[in-house]
Amino acid sequence: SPLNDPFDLLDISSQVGEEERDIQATVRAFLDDHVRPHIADWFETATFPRELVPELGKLGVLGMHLTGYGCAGTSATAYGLACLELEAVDSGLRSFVSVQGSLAMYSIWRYGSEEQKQEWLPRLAAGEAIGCFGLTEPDHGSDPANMSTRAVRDGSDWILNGAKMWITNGGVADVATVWASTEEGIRGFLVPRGTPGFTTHDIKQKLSMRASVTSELSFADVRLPDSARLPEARSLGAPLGCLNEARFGILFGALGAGRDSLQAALRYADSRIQFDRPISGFQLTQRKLADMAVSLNTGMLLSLHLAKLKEAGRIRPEQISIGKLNNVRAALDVARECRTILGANGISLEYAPLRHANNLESVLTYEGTEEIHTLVVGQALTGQSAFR
Ligand code: TGC
Ligand code: FAD
Repeated sequence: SPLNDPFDLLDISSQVGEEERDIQATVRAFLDDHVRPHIADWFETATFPRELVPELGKLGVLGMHLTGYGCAGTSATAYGLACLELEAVDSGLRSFVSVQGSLAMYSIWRYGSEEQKQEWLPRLAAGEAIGCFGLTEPDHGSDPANMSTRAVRDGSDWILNGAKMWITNGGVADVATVWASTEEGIRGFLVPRGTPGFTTHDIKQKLSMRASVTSELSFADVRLPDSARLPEARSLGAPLGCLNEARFGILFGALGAGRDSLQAALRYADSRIQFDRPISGFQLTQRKLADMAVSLNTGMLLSLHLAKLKEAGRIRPEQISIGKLNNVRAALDVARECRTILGANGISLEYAPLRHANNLESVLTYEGTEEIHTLVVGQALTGQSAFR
């Protein structure tokens, strides 16, 4: 009976194609063997496992939903399910893959010149190079339209000045996609590591996403040829178009963190004895478990529906906002609730739920905060923008 699987109470997996299920199983098996055993240590020591990057390339998950240039060209569903498995281990790992594939690679794939694609995409897909995506600034997060980073023409070159903040992969990236305002509007530039005037500083003392690199990027009179500009990116719509891709992966990914938390709580509730019986037998525990299972299963239904819309080429940004809003909120609630079931043990890194919950605090904020996605849905409902 499908009810034997707490993560598939509705028998949703029967709607997923065999090839997609195979991809999901392959990613899961790789992660179980090579990543899961180390993740708590990496989180504790704030280590990003850089040596894993070429392995992820071989696994085919870097830019996996893109076509050509060494990318796997999988369906949106397969990409989502891979994100789910990555985030079931750690949101930091899924962040790496989101930024590499959906932000750095997608920006080049969608808006780059043929030369830029040839130069970067095969190496990024293979994990021989790392990319990052700089949109957020110290003083402009939710409102990137007001960005201060500026690129000014100087003959046939551009001079770039400014700073980007909270940039995933920043300190380890070989190339940064950087968004800047110009006299002609917002434009994107590819800035390779080592370009004079371009420096990075990693952000320390994070309580979330500890197994991921998050950095500040600084640009002091960085001279770039016009060939570094992404020629097809002509407004704020370009970076926001990249965000749609990453947000889609996140709405699947977050459910992975939720699933892994619930798995830990179910196991614990079954073996922990208080008042002479397993705590899984108490009604209050069962209520928590049932609510969480319902929430994750309906989140999965929503995700697969959105994947179908994406595959049909008719998903709308507002629909992605609904998915990101619902599923990240659900996963964070689940991770916190699972922590309560584990009692004091729940605060130890030996168990995953609180690590997931701490990571999900970032996921709730990045790629559009909970409030921003709420306002996107509000605008769709009322026709009125409440942003400004
Ligand atoms: P607005 O006037 O609404 O739009 C400006 C132009 O953009 C178009 N547009 C979109 N295009 C594609 N996809 C979308 N989702 C789009 N939303 C808007 C729009 O049609 C317009 O086009 P055009 O051609 O007329 O110029 O812009 P606004 O300034 O009012 O802002 C709207 C708002 C608030 C929704 C937007 O600024 C926003 O989404 N803010 C949140 C910023 C954000 O999400 N930042 C994320 C940074 S990257 C990151 O967090 C990576 S973490 C990754 C990881 O580690 O996994
Ligand atoms: P603010 O925009 O200052 O918001 C602060 C609070 O005010 C929030 O609660 C927000 O919802 C609320 N608020 C703002 N405007 C409104 C409004 N109009 N109505 C109601 N409430 C509002 N960015 C990148 O560009 N690239 C990356 O790779 C990247 N990686 C990240 C990794 C991590 C771990 C984190 C934590 C962030 C990352 N970010 C990245 C940045 C992220 O996208 C921003 O943090 C996010 O967009 C919010 O911006 P902010 O932090 O400046 O918050």
